Amino acid sequence: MTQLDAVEDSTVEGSALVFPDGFVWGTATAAYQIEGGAAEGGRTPSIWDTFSHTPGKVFAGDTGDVAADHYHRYRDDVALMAELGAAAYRFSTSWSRVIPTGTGPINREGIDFYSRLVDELLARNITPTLTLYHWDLPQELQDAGGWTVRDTAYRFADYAAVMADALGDRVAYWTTLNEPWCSAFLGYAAGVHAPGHTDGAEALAAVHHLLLGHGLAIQALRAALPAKAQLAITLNPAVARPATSSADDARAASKVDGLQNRIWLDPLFRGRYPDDVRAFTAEVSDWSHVQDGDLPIIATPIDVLGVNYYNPVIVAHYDGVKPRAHADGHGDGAGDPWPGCADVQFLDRPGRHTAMGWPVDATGLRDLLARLWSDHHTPMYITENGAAYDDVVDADGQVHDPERVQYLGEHFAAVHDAIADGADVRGYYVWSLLDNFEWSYGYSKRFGVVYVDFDSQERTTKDSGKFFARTARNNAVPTP
Ligand code: IFM
Repeated sequence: MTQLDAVEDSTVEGSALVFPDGFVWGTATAAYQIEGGAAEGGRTPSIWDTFSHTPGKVFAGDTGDVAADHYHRYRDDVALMAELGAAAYRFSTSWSRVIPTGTGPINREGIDFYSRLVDELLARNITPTLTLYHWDLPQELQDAGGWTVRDTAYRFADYAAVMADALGDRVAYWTTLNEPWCSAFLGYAAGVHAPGHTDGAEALAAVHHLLLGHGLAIQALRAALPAKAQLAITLNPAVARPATSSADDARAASKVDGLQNRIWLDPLFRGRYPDDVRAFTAEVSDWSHVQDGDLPIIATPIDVLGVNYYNPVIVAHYDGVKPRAHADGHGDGAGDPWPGCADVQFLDRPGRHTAMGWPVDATGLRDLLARLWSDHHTPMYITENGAAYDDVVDADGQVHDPERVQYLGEHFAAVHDAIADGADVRGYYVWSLLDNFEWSYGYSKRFGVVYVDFDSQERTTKDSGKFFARTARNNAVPTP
Protein backbone atom coordinates (compact mmCIF):
# COMPACT_ATOMS: atom_id res chain seq x y z
CA MET A 1 0.00 0.00 0.00
CA THR A 2 1.27 3.48 -0.79
CA GLN A 3 0.98 6.46 1.51
CA LEU A 4 -1.78 7.82 -0.65
CA ASP A 5 -3.96 4.71 -0.66
CA ALA A 6 -4.69 5.60 2.93
CA VAL A 7 -6.09 8.98 1.99
CA GLU A 8 -9.81 9.30 2.27
CA ASP A 9 -11.07 10.05 -1.21
CA SER A 10 -13.08 13.21 -1.62
CA THR A 11 -16.05 13.66 -3.84
CA VAL A 12 -16.33 16.59 -6.16
CA GLU A 13 -20.08 16.51 -5.71
CA GLY A 14 -21.26 19.85 -4.52
CA SER A 15 -17.91 21.43 -5.44
CA ALA A 16 -18.17 24.33 -7.81
CA LEU A 17 -14.45 24.41 -8.40
CA VAL A 18 -14.00 21.96 -11.25
CA PHE A 19 -11.12 22.85 -13.59
CA PRO A 20 -11.29 22.66 -17.39
CA ASP A 21 -10.54 19.29 -18.99
CA GLY A 22 -6.85 18.93 -19.66
CA PHE A 23 -5.81 21.32 -16.88
CA VAL A 24 -2.33 20.18 -15.84
CA TRP A 25 -1.49 19.52 -12.18
CA GLY A 26 2.23 19.31 -11.63
CA THR A 27 5.01 19.60 -9.10
CA ALA A 28 8.13 21.75 -9.42
CA THR A 29 11.74 21.73 -8.25
CA ALA A 30 15.09 23.23 -9.28
CA ALA A 31 18.46 21.56 -9.82
CA TYR A 32 20.61 23.21 -7.16
CA GLN A 33 17.84 23.00 -4.58
CA ILE A 34 17.39 19.22 -4.73
CA GLU A 35 20.02 17.39 -6.75
CA GLY A 36 23.11 17.23 -4.56
CA GLY A 37 25.82 15.22 -6.31
CA ALA A 38 27.54 18.58 -6.60
CA ALA A 39 30.96 17.18 -7.47
CA GLU A 40 29.79 14.01 -9.17
CA GLY A 41 29.47 12.96 -12.79
CA GLY A 42 31.74 15.71 -14.05
CA ARG A 43 29.72 18.63 -12.64
CA THR A 44 31.72 21.75 -11.77
CA PRO A 45 30.77 24.58 -9.38
CA SER A 46 28.06 27.07 -10.19
CA ILE A 47 27.77 30.49 -8.59
CA TRP A 48 25.54 28.95 -5.94
CA ASP A 49 28.23 26.43 -4.95
CA THR A 50 30.66 29.30 -4.52
CA PHE A 51 28.16 31.51 -2.70
CA SER A 52 26.90 28.82 -0.33
CA HIS A 53 30.48 27.83 0.53
CA THR A 54 31.30 31.45 1.41
CA PRO A 55 30.98 31.87 5.19
CA GLY A 56 28.07 34.04 6.27
CA LYS A 57 26.12 33.92 3.01
CA VAL A 58 23.68 31.09 3.78
CA PHE A 59 21.87 30.28 7.03
CA ALA A 60 23.86 27.85 9.19
CA GLY A 61 26.47 27.46 6.45
CA ASP A 62 24.12 25.13 4.53
CA THR A 63 25.09 24.20 0.96
CA GLY A 64 23.52 22.27 -1.91
CA ASP A 65 26.29 19.65 -1.87
CA VAL A 66 23.84 16.88 -0.93
CA ALA A 67 20.48 18.70 -0.80
CA ALA A 68 17.65 16.15 -1.20
CA ASP A 69 20.05 13.74 -2.92
CA HIS A 70 17.77 13.66 -5.94
CA TYR A 71 20.78 12.95 -8.17
CA HIS A 72 20.80 9.45 -6.69
CA ARG A 73 17.13 9.13 -5.72
CA TYR A 74 15.45 10.49 -8.83
CA ARG A 75 13.68 7.19 -9.56
CA ASP A 76 12.04 7.15 -6.10
CA ASP A 77 11.15 10.82 -6.50
CA VAL A 78 9.45 10.18 -9.82
CA ALA A 79 7.54 7.33 -8.15
CA LEU A 80 6.43 9.83 -5.48
CA MET A 81 5.18 12.21 -8.17
CA ALA A 82 3.17 9.36 -9.66
CA GLU A 83 1.65 8.66 -6.24
CA LEU A 84 0.71 12.32 -5.99
CA GLY A 85 -1.12 12.02 -9.29
CA ALA A 86 1.06 14.71 -10.87
CA ALA A 87 0.65 14.83 -14.63
CA ALA A 88 3.73 16.98 -15.17
CA TYR A 89 7.06 17.73 -13.53
CA ARG A 90 8.86 21.06 -13.81
CA PHE A 91 12.57 20.65 -13.15
CA SER A 92 15.67 22.59 -14.10
CA THR A 93 18.91 21.37 -15.59
CA SER A 94 22.24 22.33 -14.11
CA TRP A 95 24.29 24.14 -16.78
CA SER A 96 27.60 23.21 -15.16
CA ARG A 97 26.57 19.54 -15.05
CA VAL A 98 26.13 19.40 -18.81
CA ILE A 99 28.72 21.98 -19.93
CA PRO A 100 31.18 22.13 -17.02
CA THR A 101 33.04 25.21 -18.20
CA GLY A 102 29.82 26.94 -19.27
CA THR A 103 31.02 26.92 -22.84
CA GLY A 104 32.82 24.29 -24.85
CA PRO A 105 32.92 20.53 -24.29
CA ILE A 106 29.72 18.73 -23.38
CA ASN A 107 29.74 16.35 -20.41
CA ARG A 108 27.91 13.20 -21.61
CA GLU A 109 27.50 11.97 -18.03
CA GLY A 110 25.56 15.11 -17.18
CA ILE A 111 23.33 14.82 -20.23
CA ASP A 112 22.75 11.15 -19.44
CA PHE A 113 21.47 11.99 -15.97
CA TYR A 114 18.74 14.23 -17.41
CA SER A 115 18.05 11.73 -20.17
CA ARG A 116 17.41 9.00 -17.59
CA LEU A 117 15.21 11.36 -15.58
CA VAL A 118 13.13 12.20 -18.65
CA ASP A 119 12.76 8.52 -19.55
CA GLU A 120 11.67 7.71 -16.01
CA LEU A 121 9.05 10.46 -16.13
CA LEU A 122 7.71 9.36 -19.49
CA ALA A 123 7.52 5.76 -18.31
CA ARG A 124 5.13 6.97 -15.62
CA ASN A 125 3.13 9.23 -17.96
CA ILE A 126 4.47 12.39 -16.35
CA THR A 127 5.17 15.20 -18.80
CA PRO A 128 8.68 16.65 -18.42
CA THR A 129 8.76 20.45 -18.33
CA LEU A 130 12.34 21.63 -18.52
CA THR A 131 13.74 24.94 -17.26
CA LEU A 132 17.21 25.76 -18.55
CA TYR A 133 18.22 28.29 -15.94
CA HIS A 134 17.19 28.39 -12.30
CA TRP A 135 19.99 30.65 -11.04
CA ASP A 136 23.01 28.30 -11.15
CA LEU A 137 25.38 30.00 -13.59
CA PRO A 138 28.63 28.05 -14.15
CA GLN A 139 31.27 29.72 -12.00
CA GLU A 140 33.65 30.01 -14.96
CA LEU A 141 31.14 32.25 -16.73
CA GLN A 142 30.75 34.38 -13.60
CA ASP A 143 34.52 34.74 -13.48
CA ALA A 144 34.27 36.19 -16.99
CA GLY A 145 31.64 38.73 -15.87
CA GLY A 146 28.48 36.64 -15.47
CA TRP A 147 25.22 38.25 -16.56
CA THR A 148 26.81 41.69 -16.59
CA VAL A 149 28.47 40.83 -19.92
CA ARG A 150 26.86 40.18 -23.32
CA ASP A 151 28.84 37.06 -23.99
CA THR A 152 26.93 35.14 -21.32
CA ALA A 153 23.72 35.60 -23.34
CA TYR A 154 25.33 33.89 -26.36
CA ARG A 155 26.74 31.09 -24.20
CA PHE A 156 23.24 30.55 -22.79
CA ALA A 157 21.83 30.11 -26.29
CA ASP A 158 24.57 27.55 -27.05
CA TYR A 159 23.60 25.66 -23.90
CA ALA A 160 19.93 25.75 -24.95
CA ALA A 161 20.87 24.24 -28.31
CA VAL A 162 22.83 21.46 -26.60
CA MET A 163 19.87 20.56 -24.40
CA ALA A 164 17.42 20.70 -27.31
CA ASP A 165 19.65 18.38 -29.27
CA ALA A 166 19.88 15.93 -26.36
CA LEU A 167 16.28 15.91 -25.12
CA GLY A 168 14.17 17.56 -27.80
CA ASP A 169 12.89 14.20 -29.03
CA ARG A 170 11.21 13.63 -25.63
CA VAL A 171 10.68 17.03 -24.01
CA ALA A 172 8.05 19.32 -25.52
CA TYR A 173 7.82 22.03 -22.81
CA TRP A 174 10.83 24.33 -22.47
CA THR A 175 11.37 27.37 -20.26
CA THR A 176 14.43 29.55 -20.70
CA LEU A 177 14.77 31.44 -17.40
CA ASN A 178 13.20 31.14 -13.98
CA GLU A 179 12.50 34.44 -12.20
CA PRO A 180 15.22 36.52 -13.88
CA TRP A 181 14.26 39.36 -11.48
CA CYS A 182 15.92 37.37 -8.69
CA SER A 183 19.02 36.61 -10.77
CA ALA A 184 19.47 40.29 -11.62
CA PHE A 185 18.32 42.22 -8.56
CA LEU A 186 18.88 39.77 -5.68
CA GLY A 187 22.14 38.52 -7.21
CA TYR A 188 23.74 41.72 -8.49
CA ALA A 189 22.08 44.52 -6.46
CA ALA A 190 20.90 43.18 -3.08
CA GLY A 191 23.75 40.73 -2.63
CA VAL A 192 21.51 38.15 -0.94
CA HIS A 193 21.75 35.69 -3.84
CA ALA A 194 24.76 34.48 -5.83
CA PRO A 195 27.02 36.02 -6.99
CA GLY A 196 26.42 38.38 -4.05
CA HIS A 197 27.16 41.72 -5.73
CA THR A 198 25.68 45.03 -4.59
CA ASP A 199 25.76 47.22 -7.66
CA GLY A 200 22.56 48.61 -9.20
CA ALA A 201 24.21 49.26 -12.58
CA GLU A 202 25.36 45.64 -12.75
CA ALA A 203 21.80 44.52 -11.96
CA LEU A 204 20.37 46.56 -14.84
CA ALA A 205 22.99 45.19 -17.24
CA ALA A 206 22.12 41.70 -15.99
CA VAL A 207 18.43 42.34 -16.72
CA HIS A 208 19.26 43.09 -20.33
CA HIS A 209 21.68 40.21 -20.84
CA LEU A 210 19.27 37.75 -19.23
CA LEU A 211 16.57 38.95 -21.61
CA LEU A 212 18.94 38.82 -24.57
CA GLY A 213 19.98 35.30 -23.56
CA HIS A 214 16.30 34.38 -23.34
CA GLY A 215 15.58 35.70 -26.85
CA LEU A 216 18.62 34.01 -28.37
CA ALA A 217 17.75 30.76 -26.59
CA ILE A 218 14.16 30.89 -27.87
CA GLN A 219 15.54 31.25 -31.40
CA ALA A 220 17.93 28.33 -30.86
CA LEU A 221 15.18 26.15 -29.38
CA ARG A 222 12.75 27.04 -32.16
CA ALA A 223 15.34 26.06 -34.77
CA ALA A 224 16.15 22.74 -33.09
CA LEU A 225 12.82 21.51 -31.74
CA PRO A 226 9.76 20.02 -33.43
CA ALA A 227 7.01 22.54 -34.30
CA LYS A 228 4.81 21.33 -31.43
CA ALA A 229 7.33 22.43 -28.79
CA GLN A 230 5.96 24.95 -26.29
CA LEU A 231 8.45 27.65 -25.38
CA ALA A 232 8.22 29.90 -22.34
CA ILE A 233 9.89 32.15 -19.81
CA THR A 234 8.87 32.14 -16.13
CA LEU A 235 8.56 35.46 -14.31
CA ASN A 236 7.71 36.28 -10.71
CA PRO A 237 5.64 39.41 -11.25
CA ALA A 238 4.96 41.61 -8.24
CA VAL A 239 1.43 42.36 -7.20
CA ALA A 240 2.32 45.82 -5.91
CA ARG A 241 -0.52 47.41 -3.98
CA PRO A 242 -0.24 51.06 -2.88
CA ALA A 243 -0.58 51.43 0.90
CA THR A 244 -3.06 54.32 0.55
CA SER A 245 -4.89 56.15 -2.21
CA SER A 246 -2.33 58.98 -2.14
CA ALA A 247 -0.59 59.95 -5.38
CA ASP A 248 2.78 59.41 -3.69
CA ASP A 249 1.98 55.81 -2.78
CA ALA A 250 0.60 55.17 -6.27
CA ARG A 251 3.88 56.46 -7.74
CA ALA A 252 5.87 54.19 -5.39
CA ALA A 253 3.81 51.14 -6.38
CA SER A 254 4.23 52.02 -10.04
CA LYS A 255 8.02 52.04 -9.61
CA VAL A 256 7.92 48.54 -8.13
CA ASP A 257 5.63 47.45 -10.95
CA GLY A 258 8.13 48.94 -13.39
CA LEU A 259 11.20 47.32 -11.91
CA GLN A 260 9.76 43.88 -11.25
CA ASN A 261 7.10 43.54 -14.00
CA ARG A 262 7.24 45.92 -16.94
CA ILE A 263 11.05 45.79 -17.20
CA TRP A 264 10.54 42.16 -18.35
CA LEU A 265 7.06 42.19 -19.88
CA ASP A 266 7.49 45.24 -22.10
CA PRO A 267 10.63 44.03 -23.90
CA LEU A 268 9.26 40.48 -24.15
CA PHE A 269 5.85 41.41 -25.50
CA ARG A 270 6.28 44.94 -26.87
CA GLY A 271 9.94 45.08 -27.90
CA ARG A 272 10.84 48.10 -25.74
CA TYR A 273 11.85 49.04 -22.22
CA PRO A 274 9.41 51.19 -20.21
CA ASP A 275 10.33 54.90 -20.42
CA ASP A 276 9.57 55.56 -16.75
CA VAL A 277 11.93 52.76 -15.62
CA ARG A 278 14.72 54.08 -17.83
CA ALA A 279 14.10 57.54 -16.38
CA PHE A 280 14.05 56.65 -12.68
CA THR A 281 17.09 54.36 -12.98
CA ALA A 282 19.09 56.91 -15.01
CA GLU A 283 20.93 57.96 -11.83
CA VAL A 284 22.23 54.37 -11.58
CA SER A 285 22.82 53.30 -15.20
CA ASP A 286 23.09 54.94 -18.62
CA TRP A 287 21.62 51.80 -20.21
CA SER A 288 24.47 51.69 -22.74
CA HIS A 289 24.30 47.89 -22.46
CA VAL A 290 21.30 47.95 -24.84
CA GLN A 291 22.51 47.65 -28.44
CA ASP A 292 20.69 48.12 -31.73
CA GLY A 293 18.91 44.94 -32.74
CA ASP A 294 18.68 43.48 -29.21
CA LEU A 295 15.02 44.25 -28.56
CA PRO A 296 13.61 42.40 -31.60
CA ILE A 297 15.59 39.33 -30.46
CA ILE A 298 14.18 39.64 -26.94
CA ALA A 299 10.65 39.95 -28.36
CA THR A 300 10.91 36.69 -30.33
CA PRO A 301 7.44 35.19 -29.77
CA ILE A 302 6.92 32.64 -27.03
CA ASP A 303 4.00 30.22 -26.67
CA VAL A 304 3.24 30.44 -22.99
CA LEU A 305 4.13 32.55 -19.98
CA GLY A 306 5.13 30.92 -16.71
CA VAL A 307 3.88 32.77 -13.63
CA ASN A 308 5.29 32.31 -10.12
CA TYR A 309 3.20 33.81 -7.33
CA TYR A 310 3.53 33.74 -3.55
CA ASN A 311 2.09 36.98 -2.09
CA PRO A 312 1.29 40.62 -2.85
CA VAL A 313 3.41 43.50 -1.52
CA ILE A 314 2.19 46.73 0.08
CA VAL A 315 4.15 49.69 -1.26
CA ALA A 316 4.37 53.20 0.19
CA HIS A 317 6.24 56.40 -0.53
CA TYR A 318 9.28 56.86 1.69
CA ASP A 319 9.84 60.39 2.88
CA GLY A 320 13.37 59.80 4.13
CA VAL A 321 12.48 60.79 7.70
CA LYS A 322 11.38 57.72 9.68
CA PRO A 323 13.39 54.47 9.40
CA ARG A 324 12.63 52.92 6.02
CA ALA A 325 10.38 49.84 6.15
CA HIS A 326 11.48 46.91 4.00
CA ALA A 327 8.99 44.10 4.50
CA ASP A 328 9.37 42.78 0.95
CA GLY A 329 10.88 39.50 2.12
CA HIS A 330 14.19 40.09 0.36
CA GLY A 331 16.33 40.14 3.45
CA ASP A 332 18.96 42.49 4.72
CA GLY A 333 21.76 42.07 2.23
CA ALA A 334 24.34 44.78 2.11
CA GLY A 335 22.74 46.13 -1.07
CA ASP A 336 19.38 47.45 -2.19
CA PRO A 337 17.44 45.30 -4.66
CA TRP A 338 15.56 48.37 -5.93
CA PRO A 339 17.90 50.70 -7.88
CA GLY A 340 16.44 54.17 -8.31
CA CYS A 341 13.79 53.53 -5.65
CA ALA A 342 15.17 55.29 -2.56
CA ASP A 343 11.73 56.90 -2.16
CA VAL A 344 9.95 53.53 -1.95
CA GLN A 345 9.29 51.32 1.06
CA PHE A 346 7.48 48.03 1.66
CA LEU A 347 5.03 47.76 4.56
CA ASP A 348 3.97 44.68 6.47
CA ARG A 349 0.30 44.04 7.08
CA PRO A 350 -1.76 42.22 9.68
CA GLY A 351 -3.09 38.73 9.07
CA ARG A 352 -1.69 35.31 8.28
CA HIS A 353 1.95 34.94 7.26
CA THR A 354 4.03 31.96 6.16
CA ALA A 355 7.32 30.93 7.77
CA MET A 356 9.04 33.26 5.26
CA GLY A 357 7.11 36.15 6.82
CA TRP A 358 5.16 36.53 3.57
CA PRO A 359 1.48 37.48 3.90
CA VAL A 360 -1.10 34.96 2.74
CA ASP A 361 -3.43 36.54 0.21
CA ALA A 362 -4.71 34.58 -2.77
CA THR A 363 -6.57 37.58 -4.20
CA GLY A 364 -3.21 38.72 -5.53
CA LEU A 365 -3.00 35.65 -7.75
CA ARG A 366 -6.42 36.22 -9.23
CA ASP A 367 -5.61 39.90 -9.87
CA LEU A 368 -2.24 39.05 -11.39
CA LEU A 369 -3.64 36.49 -13.81
CA ALA A 370 -6.39 38.88 -14.89
CA ARG A 371 -3.89 41.67 -15.51
CA LEU A 372 -1.40 39.49 -17.42
CA TRP A 373 -4.14 38.03 -19.57
CA SER A 374 -5.65 41.40 -20.37
CA ASP A 375 -2.25 43.00 -21.11
CA HIS A 376 -0.58 40.19 -23.04
CA HIS A 377 -3.15 37.60 -24.09
CA THR A 378 -0.63 34.77 -23.80
CA PRO A 379 -1.62 31.40 -22.31
CA MET A 380 -0.22 30.94 -18.81
CA TYR A 381 0.86 28.22 -16.44
CA ILE A 382 1.33 28.80 -12.72
CA THR A 383 4.87 27.47 -12.62
CA GLU A 384 5.28 27.99 -8.86
CA ASN A 385 2.99 28.59 -5.93
CA GLY A 386 3.27 27.31 -2.40
CA ALA A 387 4.25 28.16 1.14
CA ALA A 388 6.91 27.45 3.77
CA TYR A 389 5.83 26.38 7.24
CA ASP A 390 7.74 24.89 10.16
CA ASP A 391 6.73 21.29 9.54
CA VAL A 392 7.51 18.40 11.87
CA VAL A 393 6.90 14.68 11.68
CA ASP A 394 4.25 13.96 14.31
CA ALA A 395 4.14 10.99 16.70
CA ASP A 396 1.85 9.24 14.20
CA GLY A 397 4.64 9.41 11.61
CA GLN A 398 2.68 11.92 9.51
CA VAL A 399 3.26 15.57 8.69
CA HIS A 400 0.12 17.57 9.42
CA ASP A 401 0.37 20.96 7.73
CA PRO A 402 -3.11 22.48 7.84
CA GLU A 403 -1.83 25.99 7.10
CA ARG A 404 -0.28 24.85 3.81
CA VAL A 405 -3.45 22.91 2.95
CA GLN A 406 -5.44 26.10 3.49
CA TYR A 407 -2.91 28.17 1.52
CA LEU A 408 -3.05 25.78 -1.42
CA GLY A 409 -6.84 25.48 -1.35
CA GLU A 410 -7.23 29.25 -1.47
CA HIS A 411 -4.74 29.61 -4.31
CA PHE A 412 -6.26 26.75 -6.32
CA ALA A 413 -9.58 28.59 -5.95
CA ALA A 414 -7.99 31.85 -7.09
CA VAL A 415 -6.72 30.15 -10.26
CA HIS A 416 -10.15 28.72 -10.80
CA ASP A 417 -11.68 32.19 -10.42
CA ALA A 418 -9.20 33.69 -12.88
CA ILE A 419 -10.10 31.04 -15.45
CA ALA A 420 -13.80 31.69 -14.83
CA ASP A 421 -13.07 35.38 -15.44
CA GLY A 422 -11.62 34.50 -18.85
CA ALA A 423 -7.86 34.09 -18.31
CA ASP A 424 -6.24 31.26 -20.27
CA VAL A 425 -4.44 29.36 -17.47
CA ARG A 426 -3.50 25.83 -18.46
CA GLY A 427 -1.85 24.32 -15.44
CA TYR A 428 -0.56 24.66 -11.89
CA TYR A 429 2.78 23.43 -10.53
CA VAL A 430 3.02 23.36 -6.76
CA TRP A 431 6.27 24.64 -5.24
CA SER A 432 7.64 22.36 -4.26
CA LEU A 433 7.63 18.62 -4.62
CA LEU A 434 10.25 18.26 -1.88
CA ASP A 435 11.59 20.26 1.02
CA ASN A 436 14.84 21.62 -0.34
CA PHE A 437 17.70 24.11 -0.19
CA GLU A 438 15.89 27.43 0.09
CA TRP A 439 18.78 29.59 -1.14
CA SER A 440 20.12 31.95 1.54
CA TYR A 441 17.75 30.37 4.08
CA GLY A 442 19.43 26.99 3.59
CA TYR A 443 17.34 24.09 4.90
CA SER A 444 15.55 26.22 7.50
CA LYS A 445 12.47 26.80 5.29
CA ARG A 446 10.35 23.89 4.10
CA PHE A 447 8.28 24.45 0.96
CA GLY A 448 7.67 20.80 0.02
CA VAL A 449 4.40 18.92 -0.13
CA VAL A 450 6.70 16.00 0.68
CA TYR A 451 8.78 16.27 3.86
CA VAL A 452 12.47 15.43 3.62
CA ASP A 453 14.50 14.30 6.62
CA PHE A 454 17.85 15.67 5.50
CA ASP A 455 19.78 13.24 7.75
CA SER A 456 18.19 10.02 6.53
CA GLN A 457 16.81 11.42 3.25
CA GLU A 458 13.51 9.73 4.12
CA ARG A 459 10.51 11.27 2.36
CA THR A 460 7.06 11.61 3.99
CA THR A 461 4.10 12.94 2.04
CA LYS A 462 2.56 15.80 4.01
CA ASP A 463 -1.18 16.33 4.38
CA SER A 464 -0.77 19.06 1.75
CA GLY A 465 0.66 16.47 -0.63
CA LYS A 466 -2.42 14.34 -0.08
CA PHE A 467 -4.62 17.39 -0.62
CA PHE A 468 -2.75 18.14 -3.85
CA ALA A 469 -3.23 14.50 -4.92
CA ARG A 470 -6.99 14.66 -4.31
CA THR A 471 -7.20 17.90 -6.27
CA ALA A 472 -5.18 16.49 -9.16
CA ARG A 473 -7.14 13.25 -9.21
CA ASN A 474 -10.51 15.03 -9.30
CA ASN A 475 -9.33 18.02 -11.36
CA ALA A 476 -11.30 20.00 -8.82
CA VAL A 477 -10.65 21.63 -5.48
CA PRO A 478 -12.14 19.37 -2.82
CA THR A 479 -14.84 21.12 -0.81
CA PRO A 480 -13.67 21.45 2.81
O1 IFM B 1 12.54 28.30 -3.69
C1 IFM B 1 12.23 29.39 -4.49
C2 IFM B 1 12.39 29.03 -5.95
O2 IFM B 1 13.67 28.59 -6.24
C3 IFM B 1 12.11 30.24 -6.83
N1 IFM B 1 10.85 30.83 -6.48
C4 IFM B 1 10.56 31.09 -5.09
C5 IFM B 1 10.80 29.85 -4.28
C6 IFM B 1 10.50 30.12 -2.80
O3 IFM B 1 11.31 31.13 -2.33
